[in-house]
Amino acid sequence: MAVKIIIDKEEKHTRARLGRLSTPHGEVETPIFMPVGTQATVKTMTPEEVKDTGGRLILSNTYHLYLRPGHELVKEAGGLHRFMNWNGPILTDSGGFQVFSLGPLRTITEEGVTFRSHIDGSKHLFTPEKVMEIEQALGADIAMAFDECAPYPCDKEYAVAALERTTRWAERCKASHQRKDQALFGIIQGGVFKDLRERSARELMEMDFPGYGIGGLSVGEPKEIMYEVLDHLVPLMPRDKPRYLMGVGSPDCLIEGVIRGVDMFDCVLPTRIARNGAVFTHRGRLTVRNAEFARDFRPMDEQCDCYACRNYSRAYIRHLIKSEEILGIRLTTIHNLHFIQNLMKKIKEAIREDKLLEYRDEFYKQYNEG
Ligand code: PRF
Ligand code: ZN
Repeated sequence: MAVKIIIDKEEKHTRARLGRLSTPHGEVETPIFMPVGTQATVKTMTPEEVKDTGGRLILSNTYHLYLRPGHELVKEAGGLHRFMNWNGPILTDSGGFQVFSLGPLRTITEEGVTFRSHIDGSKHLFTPEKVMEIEQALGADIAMAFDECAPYPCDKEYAVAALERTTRWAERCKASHQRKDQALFGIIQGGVFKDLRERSARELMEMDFPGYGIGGLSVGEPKEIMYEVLDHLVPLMPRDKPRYLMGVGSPDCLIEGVIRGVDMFDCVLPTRIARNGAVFTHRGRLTVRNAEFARDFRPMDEQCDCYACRNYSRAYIRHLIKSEEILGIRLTTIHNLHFIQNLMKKIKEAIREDKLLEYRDEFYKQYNEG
């Protein structure tokens, strides 16, 4: 098997677990947060810088790399790891979320999804087989199956249709996936409906994937609803396989996801808000671009020991961002990635000591009181 998880510890009072995920490009500790490198780069960061923030496994996107520069070119370069100079593990998402987010630019049939490129308007067809061809050419350690992510809100009939199609497409993905040095993960759908989640999990588990994504959450539903779906779904998932909550990465959702038994997460949030001049701090989110920080010579987060906080002030970073100097968003990106990776480290320590709920309460107290 290309990818395997070993669970070293289960926390006493929650479903949280500590594990090690082995991949063809090395072993990583779980729970893990994966920074997003949509276009074969974690925006503004070199691989060394990503690693310095604590990043060990990164996510990239099939949809974007297929359109530009093309999966064949990446293959010619020796695969995605060589192309982007990241020699740790990589996971590629299937495009099953990106193409559905295109709205009027796409049509779904049993065969697959026809869509227009957001770059030049050209027409393309993604089928499960085509997506497997692309993901195998990219050569990530983990490839995600091609799924249909239903929107929120959505009625039950639609959620059923999307779930059923996701199961049939997962079968087609599995049938056409050949690479032995790449793990193919199935994706559980079913919207916010507990019985549908149960059904999707059961159908995919019968196919015996080496890991499972939880898709279709964090698409606009209230957080409490996502937590309830996880409370119901995760206990039904195999204990000996990695569980990956797709597209989730705010500090509170990471803690709550881990508590409910999730091992892997990814999200554009830390890198995206950084480019808008917003940063996480232990006392909540802060928009360093704002005028109130013009003469604030403290670091972004007084409790952070990242490269940016050790060396630069809010006033300086605000000045850089206002002046559209690239260094500004590089520093906020370094800080946000470090903040999230430090949070994951603290979560792992708390699991080891069976004190995750105490850690959560302590974190919220500071984070929400500002
Ligand atoms: N499916 C896929 N990728 C995803 C999602 C999904 O449902 C989500 C939903 N939060 C994020 N990324 N393939
Ligand atoms: Zn910092």
